[in-house]
Amino acid sequence: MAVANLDKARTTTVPLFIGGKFVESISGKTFENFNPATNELIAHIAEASADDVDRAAKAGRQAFESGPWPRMSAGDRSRVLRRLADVMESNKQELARLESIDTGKPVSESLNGDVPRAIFYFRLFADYLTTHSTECFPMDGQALNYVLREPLGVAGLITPWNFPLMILCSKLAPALAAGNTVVAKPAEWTPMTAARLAELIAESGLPDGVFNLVHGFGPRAAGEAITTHPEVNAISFTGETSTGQAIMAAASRTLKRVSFELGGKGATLVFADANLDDAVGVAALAAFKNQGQVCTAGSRILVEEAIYEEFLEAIVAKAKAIKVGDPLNPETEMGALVHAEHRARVQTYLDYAKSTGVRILCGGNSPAGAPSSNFLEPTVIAEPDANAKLCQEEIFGPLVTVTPFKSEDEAVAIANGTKYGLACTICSGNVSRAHRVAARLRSGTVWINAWSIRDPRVPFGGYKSSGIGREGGLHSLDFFTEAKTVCVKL
Ligand code: TXE
Repeated sequence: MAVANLDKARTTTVPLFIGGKFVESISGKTFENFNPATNELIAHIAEASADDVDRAAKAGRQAFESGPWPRMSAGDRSRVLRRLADVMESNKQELARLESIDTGKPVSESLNGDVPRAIFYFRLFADYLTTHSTECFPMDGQALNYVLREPLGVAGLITPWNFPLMILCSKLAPALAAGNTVVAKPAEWTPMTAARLAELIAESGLPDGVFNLVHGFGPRAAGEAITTHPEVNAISFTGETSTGQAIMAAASRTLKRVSFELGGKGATLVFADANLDDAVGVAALAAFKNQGQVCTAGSRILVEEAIYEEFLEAIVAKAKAIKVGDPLNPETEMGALVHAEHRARVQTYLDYAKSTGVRILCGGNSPAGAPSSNFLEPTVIAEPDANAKLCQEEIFGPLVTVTPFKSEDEAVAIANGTKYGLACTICSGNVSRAHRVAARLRSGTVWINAWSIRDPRVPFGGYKSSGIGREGGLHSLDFFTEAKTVCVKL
């Protein structure tokens, strides 16, 4: 297998997967993919153009119109999804290693977080297929209404680089369970696990043309071609807010259904009544997990004035204790940022911070002895101005600001005071306050004394510029199906 064998991947091309076949791009063009921890070449990737997307969308359409997948019984579809989950399970170690090499994230996280979660999505939606029923409304003996849930057609899945396999599978599993066919495009910086997934899918008995994978870029390239292709019925996208805006405009021409999970600038609100040790642990996790490259990250910490200096001291100690290093070392807690270009982008915020004279309490540099300059120490910045650029823009790195507040009202106002509304965390020992504040936050998810735990059946998405719609469990199945009402007169 080309992707499983990385030595081979370096000298051959990682192909596209279209109509059940591994193929090169029509143009023959490829692009290079690098390991961010070392800046070494991982593989040459076939670069899809609009012509390749056209092939993929047509293969998806054909499989949808005349292939067995949408017509299969729910039980049979469920069995195929379970088989895929089992095949992934038996390749779990390798998928985790590949994800870490490609993204720079610690292998302990890939192995215990990303990959098991990705596998779980197929099992979850396989379960829905055999247990879920639709609505039925009898009308006093006059008529009976019931709802049929039918697949949409060809679903376009466009995914980012921070959780490449997991986010792809969170969309792919419900799209397939609902009977759709798919054209997927992973982020250009992290194509490896999607490529390997295509190989595993080929082993699992999914009919040809049901899953099509194209690699390549976004604007004026494969990504945009998916959003404008007339055979693609829906787009599920996770990524930057401005990309969501571009996709919505492009997709409007063919009136596609869209579901967007976009950027965030989450706040962790720490009240003086919180257990300080626990709050510091939660806040550090929310700020630094996955090198801070998480849409739900708590990249702003808001701390009640009475404990501000004490909290700063504790979070700095916590940040300094994080083990930054080789992503493939099982002891590593923080790896490399995803790409040299992204590391440079985060650096512009650090340079800006330095130019404004704010207190950088720890971090701010690449750690000494790191294998490349794409690493960054966990960085804590005391920023009293909640409207400052560092507190408003999504930085997507291990850089957190800490801002004091005087009252509950002020904390809520600051937390709600960005264009985003994806996720927030409340740390408090007062149950009434925690629930009261949760209700006032304009945020798709609110954690209380925790961060990032989430049952995959709950709705996930954002307020304001953080997204459109909700995914997760039945919300995903709603998105990936047409609801047909049948009413019969009795
Ligand atoms: O996102 P993009 P990137 C944020 C984060 C990060 C920034 C840039 O702030 O620094 O976004 O990351 C494809 N038509 N998030 O560059 O550009 C693209 O090829 C169709 C938040 O990864 O949005 C990739 O597959 N497709 C986020 C995907 O969109 C297009 C996670 C995401 O790329 C396209 C990651 C176009 N016009 C980054 N332009 C989160 N919310 O989790 C790009 N793409």
